[in-house]
Amino acid sequence: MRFLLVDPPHKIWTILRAWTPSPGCLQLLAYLEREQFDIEYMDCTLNENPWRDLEEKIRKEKPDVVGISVICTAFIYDGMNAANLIKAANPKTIIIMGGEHPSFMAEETLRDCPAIDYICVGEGEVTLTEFLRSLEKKEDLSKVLGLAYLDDRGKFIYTGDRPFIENLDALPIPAYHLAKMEHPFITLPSEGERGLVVNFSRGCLWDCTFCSESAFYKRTWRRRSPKLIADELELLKEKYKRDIFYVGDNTFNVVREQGIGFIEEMLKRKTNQHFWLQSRADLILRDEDLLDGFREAGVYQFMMGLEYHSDVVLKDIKKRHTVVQAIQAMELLKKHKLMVMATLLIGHWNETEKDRNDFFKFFGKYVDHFGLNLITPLPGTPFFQQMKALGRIKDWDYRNYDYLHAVMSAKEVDDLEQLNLIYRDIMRRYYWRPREMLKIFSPNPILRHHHRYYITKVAFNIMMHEIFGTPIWVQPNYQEYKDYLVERGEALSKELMALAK
Ligand code: B12
Ligand code: SF4
Repeated sequence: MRFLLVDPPHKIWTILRAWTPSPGCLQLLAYLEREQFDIEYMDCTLNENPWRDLEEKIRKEKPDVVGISVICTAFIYDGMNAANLIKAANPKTIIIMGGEHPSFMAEETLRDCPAIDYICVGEGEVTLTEFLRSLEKKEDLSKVLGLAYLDDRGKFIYTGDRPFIENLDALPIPAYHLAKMEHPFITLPSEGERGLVVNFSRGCLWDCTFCSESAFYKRTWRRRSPKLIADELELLKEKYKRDIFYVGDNTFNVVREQGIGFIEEMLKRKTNQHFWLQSRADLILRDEDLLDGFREAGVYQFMMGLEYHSDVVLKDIKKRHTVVQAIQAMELLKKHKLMVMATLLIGHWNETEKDRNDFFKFFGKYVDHFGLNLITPLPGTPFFQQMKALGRIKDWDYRNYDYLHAVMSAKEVDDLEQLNLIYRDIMRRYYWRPREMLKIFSPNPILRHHHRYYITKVAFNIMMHEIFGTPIWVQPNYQEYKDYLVERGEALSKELMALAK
């Protein structure tokens, strides 16, 4: 049984022009490899002609089963298009899709895209293994937990929740050897080719209403032990020359032991690697005594979801920290010479212009990296249910569910385009402040690089576009699926032509 895992063609990290092999895909591959399946990986994002290459691969190699990974709601149509293309290229292929969005919206996804045969709901390693084994042995798939599909009569079947893997240490090191680690897109925005995204824990114990991660992992948290984390990091340094990491764990130090263990391991191994971790304001305060240790172990920045400057809003989204805690956490990080990155949410229902100005002043004062987002009702979250019930969702095109586009109106701003302009305006005001510009001369090399990168590549490109109409940077290998179909013209197979219409 030959299995191909596909990260479908889609845009890379749009504004920042970086990409990373999906840690989830690499973990799935390593697991299947250990189970001795015949596997292959295709991260289409890195192909010169992603749709054509995918189609050719399916036609030539005819894998028995193709898995498609869709980790962001914004990529769901890319995943569906890939499924359509694969099915048209070889109708015998069995297609299984996995990831957050299809897990939450399994029935909708299956009905919208009949080319998808199965959806893996939730964590993938064990479900996919059992699924492939059952296919091999022609066993009853309804016994495999965590699967969703439509039966012969079109009835939606869900086989039931798959329990989470108890011990993440039982998982092998992600299959980096199957990724194109040398590809020029595999970088971090300002940190360049030394950078990579890694992931060492799953879930989060909090329940912020807008958060799809907490919903996906049902408010649980599991971690890999610091020793295994350090083993993986050492491998990445030795074999792949990676020494700067964005650690994608939602909340790195849920328990103090994780931070303590990480610091001890990194100090012991002396690999001289650097990290940007994610945490919460209240945990930064709890772990104040560890902050110097984190820095000495190579951590240069903490990213916190501080979201907003008002306790009313924080309470409403169940953030479970206060504005005072946010200030204290930012001050503490600065005191311990750690950079502050804040992810922030604007576009709340009751928000006024004054609120936005206060917001700007509040965060402008403290943060080194400004992660501005528009609040988005991600399917699967309580916030999505709430907003849907209130009829506030105005845009149902999932491509826009990327935190960068408004999809809901606010009380005072009904027009989504207006909200998008407000978003861009705040970004522009933030980055063009003299104080921000001066960061390009900062003695801190990471801050200096980030700002040089952002200002010379991103902001400059946007400014030239706005003043002179020069084109905004376009990812050289990105192609809309429909353009691919049209480009194929006469040569298009009958099935593809039908799809193109
Ligand atoms: C790595 C990562 C990225 C990488 C992308 C890597 C890639 N190749 O896709 C980068 C840094 C580029 C990125 C960018 C973005 N990301 Co991102 N990212 C992550 C991150 C940190 C880790 C994902 C991960 O690997 N998790 C660990 C693994 C174990 O979980 P998993 O991926 O869900 O995979 C498991 C299951 O889902 C399942 N599974 C997954 N695929 C498949 C396939 C099959 C066949 C099967 C059977 C099972 C299966 O099995 C896996 C193993 O158990 C998550 C946050 C997080 N901690 O998860 C956010 C996250 C996925 N990103 C998110 C977002 C919003 C974005 C951006 C849109 C942000 C932005 N505004 O720019 C951009 C979009 C990219 C773009 N094109 O512009 C959101 C998605 C929310 C949503 N529901 O839509 C997340 C959840 C963060 C968050 N909480 O907001 N991201
Ligand atoms: S603290 Fe962060 S990861 Fe945890 S539920 Fe809230 S937003 Fe999600």
